[in-house]
Amino acid sequence: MNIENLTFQKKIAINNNDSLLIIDMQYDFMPGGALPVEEGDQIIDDINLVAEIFKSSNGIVVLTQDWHPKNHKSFASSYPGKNPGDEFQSEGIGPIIWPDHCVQNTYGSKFHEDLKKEYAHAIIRKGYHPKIDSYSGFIENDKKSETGLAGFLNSLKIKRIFICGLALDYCCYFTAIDGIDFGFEVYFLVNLTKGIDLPPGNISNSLEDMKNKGIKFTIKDNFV
Ligand code: VGL
Ligand code: ZN
Repeated sequence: MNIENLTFQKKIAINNNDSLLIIDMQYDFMPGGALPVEEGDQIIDDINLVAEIFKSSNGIVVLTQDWHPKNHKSFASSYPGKNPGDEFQSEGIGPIIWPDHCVQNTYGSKFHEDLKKEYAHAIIRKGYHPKIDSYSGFIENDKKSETGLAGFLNSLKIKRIFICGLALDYCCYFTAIDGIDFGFEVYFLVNLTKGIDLPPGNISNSLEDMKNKGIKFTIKDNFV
């Protein structure tokens, strides 16, 4: 499944029941960072433009921040003989283990300076339990520990969520899938995200899963 094969929703008008979720726009996911996503910095200006549309249309903007303690169990460095990118599965961790990244209070855990953080109503941190990873902005990988995002959005009567940021096939994908399970109408902003594609083919599989789950796709140019 390629981005070219998707159909995009058109003429989307934002209102106060809509939320823009900007996922993990932190230095460690930018080129030169610890877990770099290719061209991850090239979506910042357009994300800012869309955040501006949400702000001026009374939508709610939320940032997520990957926020791991040192020696987190999602880091390959926690396992002798393992390397970043290795496949690894245990409760709350996997299917891949990663280089050390987004360690709390380090430079790499900060939001990129060009991201207009002032538009955000809330920042949701995830991945802070030492033994559990969290790709989704809603619930950690144990599928039990909620971040509070669903409650926040529900209390503001949000119905539609629009997902952008990094990385397409990890944190954006899992946030989108869980968004459906938590009862939201989910839109995936395909030109405001970039993927890791590990293992190879993962981006394509993620797009296919999202389509099958009933997630809608659109691009930044389709807001009115
Ligand atoms: C992410 C891997 C590990 C992401 C976070 O933001 O997509 N990926 N931690
Ligand atoms: Zn992480």
